[in-house]
Amino acid sequence: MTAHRQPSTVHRGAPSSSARSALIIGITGQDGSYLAEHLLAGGYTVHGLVRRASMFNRSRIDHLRAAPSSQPAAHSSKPEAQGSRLTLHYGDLNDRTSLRRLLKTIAPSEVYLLAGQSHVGLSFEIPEVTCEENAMATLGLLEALRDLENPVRFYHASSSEIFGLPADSPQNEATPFNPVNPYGCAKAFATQLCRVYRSAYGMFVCSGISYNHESPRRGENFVTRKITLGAARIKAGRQAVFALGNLDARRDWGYAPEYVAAMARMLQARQPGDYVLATGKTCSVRDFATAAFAELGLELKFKGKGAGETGVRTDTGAVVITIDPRFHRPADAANLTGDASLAKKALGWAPKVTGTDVARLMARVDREAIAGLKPETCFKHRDRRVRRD
Ligand code: G4F
Repeated sequence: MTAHRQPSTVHRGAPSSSARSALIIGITGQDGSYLAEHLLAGGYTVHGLVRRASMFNRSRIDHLRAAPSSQPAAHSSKPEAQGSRLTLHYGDLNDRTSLRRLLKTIAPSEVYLLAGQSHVGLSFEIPEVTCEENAMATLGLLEALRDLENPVRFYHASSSEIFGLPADSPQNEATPFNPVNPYGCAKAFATQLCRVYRSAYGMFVCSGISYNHESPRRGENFVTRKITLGAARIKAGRQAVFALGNLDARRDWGYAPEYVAAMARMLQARQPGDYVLATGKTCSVRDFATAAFAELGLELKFKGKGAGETGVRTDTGAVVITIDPRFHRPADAANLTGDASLAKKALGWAPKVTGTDVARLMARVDREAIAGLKPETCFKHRDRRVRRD
């Protein structure tokens, strides 16, 4: 099996951990925050690219920052938290000139691209933004890296969505791409482009073809977090019911902190390559919900079929899950299962936490968080006009 490497290129060994510095593009997200923790613990100097927004979105990394209240300088890329090994910089993937300048200034040994529009359902509604952020931005960054004087190791966050309706199961690095949504198309483009830059220019470029990886830091519009938060609120008596889409969808769900460790190992390896990151086990949305509710002491039974199916508490008979067609996608990737044997062999990576364990872990954390929240925080306004979240 090939990891789509460039065997003729000899790459210099990775620098020692104390000399390593990384730029994480997307540091405020689930993966970016865990990766920052992982690299800082490994002795790295870490730089994070932060997008300007009217509201701060740094809750996932506040605990890592030396001076949580300070902000990146509005008109310069001067370090924010001097003295710490974590520095945040304002920037944007679409602002190519400033990105090039930043790369030159901080001269990282590694760059991790974890940013972009990551919601598959939403990619049907904003396909152009999805392709700009996930495909064209990767191209822009590859070009910027190609022009740097000192070679930089580059990690690209690819996705199981490149396989869509796959010819093989489980899928591996050689499975042909067959995406079924704009998000998967953009990721397929970027993954192939990374292969081209690796082979054409001998660049140290890796794609992690990650299957779903979840955690208590997951955004609330992904199905896992929607379920565990919903279950915790119902358990606390703060919510009665919530709606889902395709309960039959099966996913290979893993635990995000384990996945970021694999990303770092890819860039520390002798040769670049593409690796499937997956647990190899799947469960359905229905199974995930059942496990999350069970962890909170609530037995759930599903009744009915299709749009009339409901999830019902067996203790009270109350309906706690309904089906809302707004959450169905025009096309949904099939039962995606990954074969991560290459990552095991070449990187020594083997994930331990799978599907329903992830559900239980997330439900426990959300129960504790909800117990500490004020009621109005739990009932914060949601815009019901927004579809497919
Ligand atoms: O949680 P999801 O939205 O994740 P999805 O679409 O698999 O994508 C995630 O994993 C990919 C692989 O790693 C990433 F590339 C991507 O960026 C993202 O992180 O949906 C999972 C499944 C789907 O089949 C969806 O149709 O759950 C189904 N589902 C059922 N009800 C729902 C819902 N999904 C969402 N978001 N909301 C629902 O109410």
